[in-house]
Amino acid sequence: MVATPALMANAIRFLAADAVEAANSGHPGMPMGMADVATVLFTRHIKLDPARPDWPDRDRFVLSAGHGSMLQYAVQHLLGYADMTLDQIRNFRQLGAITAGHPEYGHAEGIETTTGPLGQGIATAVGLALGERMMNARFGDDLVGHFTYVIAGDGCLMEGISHEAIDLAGHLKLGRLIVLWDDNSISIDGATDLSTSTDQRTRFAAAGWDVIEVDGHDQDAVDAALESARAALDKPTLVACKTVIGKGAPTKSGTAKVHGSPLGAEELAGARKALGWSWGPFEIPEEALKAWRGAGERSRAEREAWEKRLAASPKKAGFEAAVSGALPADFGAKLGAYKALLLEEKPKVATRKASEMALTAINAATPLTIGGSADLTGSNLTLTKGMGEVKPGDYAGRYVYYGVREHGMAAAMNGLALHGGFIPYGGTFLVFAGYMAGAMRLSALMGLRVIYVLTHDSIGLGEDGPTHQPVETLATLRALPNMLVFRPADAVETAEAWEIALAQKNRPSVLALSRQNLPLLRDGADENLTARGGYVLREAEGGARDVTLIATGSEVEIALAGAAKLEAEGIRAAVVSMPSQELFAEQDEAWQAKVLGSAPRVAVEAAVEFGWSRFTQDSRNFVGMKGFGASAPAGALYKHFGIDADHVAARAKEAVARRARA
Ligand SMILES: Cc1ncc(C[n+]2csc(CCOP(=O)(O)OP(=O)(O)O)c2C)c(N)n1
Ligand SMILES: [Mg+2]
Repeated sequence: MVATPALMANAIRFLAADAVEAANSGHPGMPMGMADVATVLFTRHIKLDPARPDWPDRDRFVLSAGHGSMLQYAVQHLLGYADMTLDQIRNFRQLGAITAGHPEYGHAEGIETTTGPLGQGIATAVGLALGERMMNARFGDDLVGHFTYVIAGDGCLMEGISHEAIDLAGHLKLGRLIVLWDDNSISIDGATDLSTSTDQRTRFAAAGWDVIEVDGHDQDAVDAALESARAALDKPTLVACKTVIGKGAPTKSGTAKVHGSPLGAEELAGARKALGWSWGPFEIPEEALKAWRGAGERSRAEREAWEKRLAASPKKAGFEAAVSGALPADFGAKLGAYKALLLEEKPKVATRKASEMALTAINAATPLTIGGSADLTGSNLTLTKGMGEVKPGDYAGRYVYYGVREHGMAAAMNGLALHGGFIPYGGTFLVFAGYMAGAMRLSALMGLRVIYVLTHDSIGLGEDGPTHQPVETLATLRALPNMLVFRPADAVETAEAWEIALAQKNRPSVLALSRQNLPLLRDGADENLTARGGYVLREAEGGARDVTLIATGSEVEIALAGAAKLEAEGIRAAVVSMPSQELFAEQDEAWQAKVLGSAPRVAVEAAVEFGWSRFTQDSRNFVGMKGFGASAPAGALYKHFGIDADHVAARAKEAVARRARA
C-alpha cells in the first residue's frame, strides 16, 4: 500500500500529540495544524540530505514558532535523521534528550537555529537568506543556491522584531526566503482578534514581498504555492496558510485550548478516531515511514552532484576555507604588524576610532568579516575602505546598511554566523544593546561568533544626554553567560580585543568603545594582555602596594592620574586595566591573585557599581555612576559626577583607612 499524503501528515500529528501527552507538557496545536504544510514542504520541496545534515548548499529550515518543536522533531525522525530516534521523541522535554522544549541549535542535526522567543526565527532567517546570496555572489551558482524556509505563527508576526526583519528582507530582495505563516487566528489568550487587526498580507506586500494565500490543509494547493514562491526569485514570499490549530482534535481544535497543553486521553482518542489513525503511541504505519524515508533521500543525487562540482571547482579551496570559518594563516602576523605600528605612532584616539583602524587591518587580512551598522556608520566607524555595500540584488559587498533596526540587525548577524562563510560584526550605540537584547541572548546561547561594536559607551559621549548614556548596560551584558564584554582602554587593547573576538569559535563578543579620545597607555604588545582579562598596567613604585586601582576603558587614564596623586602623598598605588571581566575570571588563581594583590581595591568605571564588588569586595570602593547621566560636554560631566583623579584618590584613601582600622 502506498501512503497517502494525509497519512503522512497524520504521522506528524500523532508523533507530536503522543510525545506531548507522554511528557505531560508541550504544544500539540501547532504541529497538528501545520502537519499538512510541513508534509508538502519536506516531501516535495526542501533540499536536504539527512545523511549529510551539514551539506553547505542544503536549504535552511527555521521553525520560528519554536513552541511547535515537536513538528520539527517528528519531521526529522520521519525523514531519517540518525540522531532523531523514536527514543528521543519518547523523551521529549526530558533532561539530556535532544528533543528540548524548544528547538536548540546544536542539540540535533537539522536544527539550524534556536527558536522559542517568538519573532527571532523569522529575523534570523533573514540573515540565513542573506548569507546564501552573499555566498552565491562569491562562489557562484555552481556551489551556492538554496532556499530558506520559515514556519512562523501569529505570535512571530505580532512581535516588533518581525517588522524589522520583513522590512529588511523586502528591501534586500531576498527572493529565496519563503515564510509559511500558520494563519490559524489563535494564540494563547484566545482568538487573535483580541489583540490585532493587522492585515498581514498588505503589510508584507508593502514591505516588498510576494504574498500567496492558501488553504493550509489542501496539500496540492500548498504545493502549488511553494512552486510559485520558488519560481519568483526577485522578492521574498509569504505563504499565508489558513489552518485550524490542533486539526483533528474533536472538541479542542480551532481553540486556544490546544495551543500549549496535552490533549488528554479522551481528546487524543477522539483525534485518533476522527483522523482514522489506528496505531498506538509512537507507532508509525510502515507505508508512511517508507514514504517519508523515501522523501528523505530525494536530494541525495543532487548532493552528490554538488560534491562533484565542488571537487572540480577552481573555487574549492576558497569555499572550504570560508565554510570552515578559519582565519588565514598570516592573519596573526598582519595584526601583529599593525599593533607594532601603534606602539611607534602612539595615537591618541577614541577607541571607536581605534576599532576602525584595527578593522582596516582586519578586513584587509580576511575576506570573512561582514560589517554593518544600524544607521550609525559614521559614529560606530564600522565601515572600512573598499568593503563595498550589500545592495538589493547585488550581494558582492561586505557592508550591510541595516537601517535603524538594531534588533533585526542582531538577529540577521546570528543568521549570517549560522549560515557559515562569514564573521558578522555590527554597530550601534552601547545604550541600544537593550533594543537587541533578545537576539544578543541567542548569540550567546547558541555560541555564535558575532561581534557587537557598541560605541558611545558612557557619559563620555557628552551632550546627547542620559537617554544615550549607558550606565547599567555593561552590567547587564556582563551578566549574560557566554558573552565576552570588552571595554578597551587604548588603541592596543582595542586591537587585542578584536583579535580575541575573531578567534572565538563558540561565543559572541561586545566591544564597548569610547567616543572621546584616549591616550595610548601600553608600551608593549608582544603578549595579548587583554586575553588575560585584567593585568597590572602600572605597578606601585618603591615597595608593596597600599592600594590597587582597577579600571576599564576611558577610566584607566583617570585611575593612572589618581595613582600619581596618591603617590605624591606617599601612598603606593598599582593600576590594573581590566578590559574583560569574563576573561579575567577565567585566569588561574595565581594570575588573579598577582593582579588583584592583597591591598584594598578600588574600581573605577563610568557606569553603575553592580558587579564590581566581586573584585573590590566592598561596594563603597568605587568611583563611577550612581544614576543616570546628563546632557553636557563630557569634561563637565566627569567633573559633575565626580569621576576624576581627586575622587579616585579620596576613595582609595578611605579604603586604605578602613583596612587599617579593620
Ligand atoms: C517573545 C515571546 N513572548 C511570549 C512567548 C510565549 N508564547 C509562546 S507561544 C505564544 C503564542 C503564540 O501564538 P501563535 O504564534 O499564534 O502560535 P499558535 O498558538 O498558533 O501555535 C506565546 C505568547 C514566547 N515564546 N516568546
Ligand atoms: Mg496562531
